[in-house]
Amino acid sequence: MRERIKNPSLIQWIEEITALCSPSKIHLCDGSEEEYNQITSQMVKAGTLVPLDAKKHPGSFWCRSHPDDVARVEENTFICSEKKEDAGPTNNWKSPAEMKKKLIELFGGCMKGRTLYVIPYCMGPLGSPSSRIGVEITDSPYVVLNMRLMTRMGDAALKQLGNGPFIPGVHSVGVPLKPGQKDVAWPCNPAVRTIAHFPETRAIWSIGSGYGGNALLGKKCFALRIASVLGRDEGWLAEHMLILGLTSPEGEKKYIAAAFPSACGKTNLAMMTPTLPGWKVECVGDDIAWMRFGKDGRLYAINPEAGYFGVAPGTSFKTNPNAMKTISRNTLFTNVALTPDKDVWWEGIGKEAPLHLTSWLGESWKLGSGKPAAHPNSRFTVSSKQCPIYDPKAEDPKGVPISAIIFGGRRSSVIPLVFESFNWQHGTFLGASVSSETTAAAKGEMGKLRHDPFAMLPFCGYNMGDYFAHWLAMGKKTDAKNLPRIYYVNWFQKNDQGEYLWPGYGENSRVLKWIFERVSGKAKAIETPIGYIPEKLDFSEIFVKDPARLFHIDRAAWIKETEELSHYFKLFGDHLPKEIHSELEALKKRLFS
Ligand code: SAT
Ligand code: MN
Repeated sequence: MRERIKNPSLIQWIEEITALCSPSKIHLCDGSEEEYNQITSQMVKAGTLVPLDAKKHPGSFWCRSHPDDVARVEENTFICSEKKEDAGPTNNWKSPAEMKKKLIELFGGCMKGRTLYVIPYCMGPLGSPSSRIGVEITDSPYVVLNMRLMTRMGDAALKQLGNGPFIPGVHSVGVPLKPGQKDVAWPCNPAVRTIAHFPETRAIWSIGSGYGGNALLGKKCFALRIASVLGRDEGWLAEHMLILGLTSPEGEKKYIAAAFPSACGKTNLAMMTPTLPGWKVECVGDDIAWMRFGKDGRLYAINPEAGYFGVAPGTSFKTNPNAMKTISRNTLFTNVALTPDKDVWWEGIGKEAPLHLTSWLGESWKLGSGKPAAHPNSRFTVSSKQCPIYDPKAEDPKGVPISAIIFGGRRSSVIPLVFESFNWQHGTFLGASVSSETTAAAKGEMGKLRHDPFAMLPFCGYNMGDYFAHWLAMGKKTDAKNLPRIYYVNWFQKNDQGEYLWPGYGENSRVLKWIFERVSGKAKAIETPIGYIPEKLDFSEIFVKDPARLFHIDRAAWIKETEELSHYFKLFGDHLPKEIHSELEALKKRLFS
C-alpha cells in the first residue's frame, strides 16, 4: 500500500487510524470494476446482498439494512466547533476536546476482525479547480460499493490528490468481531451512533450506522457540512440543491438550481420529462451543488457527486421515467421489497405487487398486510453515467452557469405554486424562511412542519445565522444583473379534502417555463406582497380544478406565517443579519397595506 500512496500525511493518518481501530486487514481501494465485483461476490456469500435477475436487472443487487438503521440520525449528528456559538442554535454541539475523547473510546478496537478499507475519492469532476479530495476509512464493504457509485473513487482520486490536502473521514459500523465470531448481514450499533464534524480541523468521524448520509461521508458530511464551512471561508456556496439544464423549444438553454429538503422530489425535478411539448430537461445533479462566481461574474455550479442515492417509493415510469431507466442495471437497492423472481418492488412503482414479496424486513409480505413492503426511505444507488438525460456539461470542470435558484418545501397550504423574489436580498430571506413537513429521510416523526432554512437545516456546518449573512455577502460579489433570480415553489398544496391541488412531476415544466421566460425578460408577472406571481401560467392541455387557488395569497395566513418567522428568527440572536430582519418587517408592512 505504501508504494501506491505518495502522500505522507495520508500514510501517517492511515497508520494512526489503523492503530486505533485494530482491523485484521487493510485494503486500499483502486476503484476498479474487478474490485467492485470482488466485494459484491464476497457480500453475496455473506448474505448481505442478493443478486437480482440478470435479465431484469443486470449487475444489480438487493440489500436490507437493520430495521433500526434506515435513515439519517439528526439527534446523533454533531458540529464540534471550538465555540458553541459557531455551531449555532440549529446544530447539536460538543466541544472538540470532549468529542475527541469520546471518539477515541468508541473507535478503540472497533474494527477488530474486519477489513479496514481506505477510499480515496474526489468530490467534483476530476481536474476541476472546484473539486476537493476526501479519504474515507471504513469497515463497511457496503459503503465501499456506494462510494464507488456515488463519487469518483480510487486510483484516479489518489492521483489527483498527489501531495495535496484531503478531508479525512473515519467510519465504522461499530461492531468489532471476536475471533471466530460470525458476522451478521447488516452490522450496526445504534447505541453508540455518533456522527461528528470538526469544522475547524476539517475532519469527520462516524460510528454505529451503515446507512446513507450517516456512512457515505462524501455526501452530507463532506459535500455539505464541511464544504459549507469551506465555502464560507473561501467565498463560495455548498448547497443542498439539484442542478438541471432546461432547453426551450427554440433551442435556448438555461441552468437552474433548486433546494428542497430530503425526500421532497429533487431527483424527480432534476430528471423531469416535461409535459410541455418542445421543452427538454437534462440532469447535472440531484442533491448537491457547489457554486462560485466565474470570471464573467456569473454563478457557476458543479455537482460534487457522481451518482444518485434516490428515494425508491413513488418512483415509476409515470413519475420519473428517466430514473427508472437509470436504475435498470448496475444498481444497488437498499430496503425495497424483493419479488420471488428476483426483481424489485416498492409502493408507487406503477405496477401491482405480485402475490408474494419479501419485504424490506425480510418477512413474507402479502397485499393488504397493512405495512409497506418497501421502507419509505428505501433507496437506489446508481452512477450518474447511466442517466439517459445526463447533461453534456455535467462533467465540465468549469461548471454550468446558473440563471435561477428555486427554494421549496412540502407545504399543504399558505405557499402558492410559484413566486419570484424582488431581488437577491429578498430571495435570501425566502431561503431563510423555508419550512417543510418532515419526511422519512431522517429518523423521527413524519409530516411535522418544521423550519428548514435553504433545505440546509440538517446540513449546515456552522451557525445558520452566519450562513444567511454569507448568502447576503455572496450577492454583493457581482453585478446584480449577473445574479441568478430567486424563486419559491410549492408543489404540495392540498384542498379541503386533502387532495393535491397540483399534479406535479412533468407538469412542473409549466412552472420551469415561466421561470425560464422571466429570466429571459419575456414572461409577465403580478406584484403581490410576497413577491411576483405569474400573470399567466401555461395551462394548455391540462385540467386544473382550481387554478386561482394555486396562486391565492391568504393574507391572514401569511400574517401568521410572519409572526411565526419573527419568533423563529429570534433563535439566531445577534447572528441574524439585519437585512433578514428588515425583509421580514417589509413583508409584514406589505401584508398590512
Ligand atoms: O441519507 S442521505 O442523507 O444521503 C439522504 C438525504 O437525507 O438526503
Ligand atoms: Mn439530500
